[in-house]
Amino acid sequence: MTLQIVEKGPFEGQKPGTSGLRKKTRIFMEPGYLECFVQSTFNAIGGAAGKSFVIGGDGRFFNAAAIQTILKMAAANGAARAVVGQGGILSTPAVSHLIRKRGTDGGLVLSASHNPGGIDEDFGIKYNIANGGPAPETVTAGIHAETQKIAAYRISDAADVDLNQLGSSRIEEMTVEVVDPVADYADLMETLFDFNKIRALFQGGFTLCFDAMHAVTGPYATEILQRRLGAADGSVINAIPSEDFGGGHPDPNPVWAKTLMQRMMSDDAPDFGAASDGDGDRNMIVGRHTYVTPSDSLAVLAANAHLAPAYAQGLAGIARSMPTSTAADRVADKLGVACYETPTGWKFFGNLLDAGRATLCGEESAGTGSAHVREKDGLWAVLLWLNILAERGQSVADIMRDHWACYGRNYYSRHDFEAIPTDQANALMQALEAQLDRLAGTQWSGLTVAQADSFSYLDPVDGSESHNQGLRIVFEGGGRAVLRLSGTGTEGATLRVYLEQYVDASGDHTLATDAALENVSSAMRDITALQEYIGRTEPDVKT
Ligand code: VG1
Ligand code: CO
Repeated sequence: MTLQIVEKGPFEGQKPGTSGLRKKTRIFMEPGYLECFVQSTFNAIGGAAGKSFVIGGDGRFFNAAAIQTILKMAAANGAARAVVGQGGILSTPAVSHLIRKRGTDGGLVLSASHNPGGIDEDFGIKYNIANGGPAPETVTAGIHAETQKIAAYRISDAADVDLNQLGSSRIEEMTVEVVDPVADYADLMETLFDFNKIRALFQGGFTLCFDAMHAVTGPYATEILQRRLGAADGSVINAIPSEDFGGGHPDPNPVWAKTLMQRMMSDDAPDFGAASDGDGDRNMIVGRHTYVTPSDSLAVLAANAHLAPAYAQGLAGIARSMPTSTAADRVADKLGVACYETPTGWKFFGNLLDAGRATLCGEESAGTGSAHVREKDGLWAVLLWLNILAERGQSVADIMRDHWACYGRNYYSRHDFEAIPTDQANALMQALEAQLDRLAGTQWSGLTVAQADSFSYLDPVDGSESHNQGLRIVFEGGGRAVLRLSGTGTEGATLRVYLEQYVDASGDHTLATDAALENVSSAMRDITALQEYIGRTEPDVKT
């Protein structure tokens, strides 16, 4: 075995977005592309010498090949140890847990999450730090700076490691340990929730359908829900991870998880349904005939978390991303705990969790999690829901009705406009930004603008600032429209428009979402001149 220094790079555009670097798979497969990004990551963290890393991915096309390359590069950079999931499989929350449990210096996750997989689809890589969470902006900025000046990478010419074989082997001086991807994570879940109570729920005839969307959570959900908790065989569907996620988008929303939605709305629907995304960090919750918006799910979990053993002592605080509805804020208020509003992306929750300021965090994109790891965690959310359902003995629909009757309802929807030419999307955002100062007091579709701004975040723990994190227009009477450009897409620009209308506890909670949001939506269209800038007003996906 010899160490090689290969002259290559730099490559254009290796700038991590909301959650790591995402590009078309074929771009990642270009000679030296992945290698230069990985070497830049090692360079940015002061080298890999003597360090240990957890490495795994969501099983999409190119996952295994990328892991072999990263292992040989880590070895050539002097790393001491790599912990890899068997078959190259590890969900994002499982990586986070392993980093923390093993005390490694960090981890590399191969995933483009909810983006489709395959040679003509998407691939991605992200770096997690020693607390188990996504690298914060200071680190990703450092990685990007290195990608712009890289001229060579280091790699060993060792043979591939057998990723299917559990146990230890070596590449150069580095130990490679192939571990069961599920066991540690499943054990962690048992420490958080009342498994006996949930088991009793299933024994009493409670039915469940969990759609793993041909992605990474299949093996985790099968082990935990079916084997350890006794849900009926077949409760987990699409349970085998496939390289192209069965040709779909592993995005847990009513559009992409259509089969599950149809089942949950049918006459013989199970009591509870859920889906998870490509890398297992997100969740969609749906009760019998009842879709729960992710923002509401966060609020319900926060209001009821004390029913699960891990949170019996209460919550230190709640954190949500800015576009997420304010439903969780009302719960925090009632509990008398702090509520933090962060930019989009899980990396902004890490400091709050580390500092013990927040216990539960969530995003409107179906990401919820807690201080048990430093990533959002799809199955964790499903288990917390099950624990709550087991304790309360009510249906999901009843729990939602009770919640709204107590806190009021935040009607909410996200509209995505995909693959817009980048210049059009930028022009729209710039024009809106330019008029923000003048919007307060103006009237649109019967609504008066109370406040409009570009969201900035001051991290209360380390004092770092993040600007340009989305444009928000707040209306009098509890309406809000937020616009931002996605940082995870790989084609053109994706405009995300987040619409919200609050109706208080005594108001009507039975409206159709589109109807409840009609005024906010039409005001947003007029203020932004949507049609004029992007040539349409109907989104590709509504969630
Ligand atoms: C999207 C979501 C965001 C989430 C991010 C990564 O980002 O909106 O809430 O944190 O994906 O999630 P964007 O920039 O496209 O809006 V995942 O599950 O892709 O790791
Ligand atoms: Co994900």
